[in-house]
Amino acid sequence: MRRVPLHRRLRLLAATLAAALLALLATGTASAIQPGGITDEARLMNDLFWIVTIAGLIVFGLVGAALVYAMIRYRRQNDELPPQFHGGGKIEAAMVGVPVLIVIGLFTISMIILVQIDDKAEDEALTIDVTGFQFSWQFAYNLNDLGTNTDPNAEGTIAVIGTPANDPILYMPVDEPVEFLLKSNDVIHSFYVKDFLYKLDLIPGRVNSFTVTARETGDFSAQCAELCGTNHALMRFTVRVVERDEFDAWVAAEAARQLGDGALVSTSGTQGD
Ligand SMILES: [Cu+2]
Repeated sequence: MRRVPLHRRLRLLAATLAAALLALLATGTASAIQPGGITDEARLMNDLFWIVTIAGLIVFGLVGAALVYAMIRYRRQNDELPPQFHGGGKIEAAMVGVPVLIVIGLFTISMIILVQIDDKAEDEALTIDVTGFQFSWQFAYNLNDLGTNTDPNAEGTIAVIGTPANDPILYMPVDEPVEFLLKSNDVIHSFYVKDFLYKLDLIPGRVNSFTVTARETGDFSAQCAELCGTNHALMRFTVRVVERDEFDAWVAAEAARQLGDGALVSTSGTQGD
């Protein structure tokens, strides 16, 4: 069999690698490679994503370089069999030791970040009760559990209840921790807000919770991420992150509308519209 000259083989290899890299860049726009996220927790996840990705790229580069070096340096020169020997203590120790150290390092960093992400909210944080049902959502706010502007004398609950035809809006304030308590009375749903980089199931008979601190205001689309029946696809909702003032005004307006005037004794004089 005719041997393909080395330089042609190398050129083929380089072309293949370049094509693979181009394909990667073409399919992955910046946002697809870097998921983003608007909460402190999402930013931690982003950091973890980049640490693992860069560590992987470094390993890929080193292994690839060693492979290419060995292919060139030790390619067949003639038909003589090269010297045969067994064992190579240092190399074998490095081949076992280095990956073990990398795995321990990545595991430790992941655990530290995961624990930070799963940090529970302080008791005084705003709590939102989320109930998933076939096929929409209810978001309930207890008037004496509103976070920084809680009025201890306030009583009652206001709720936003969506329908499959009318997506509900979940209001939350920016720059403060918000705790979500997730419940379901029928089947398993999943609370998924893409810009939180977070998804958590709502399971009948138990309460799942998580806490986020949003750092950007705006509307963020969200949806149920667990196939829960025929109209699962209609279980969309919007997370509306607003400034505290605007949040308080919304609460005051909803309290007046749902519970009548005077339900909210004093939320720093904010008024609804
Ligand atoms: Cu669902």
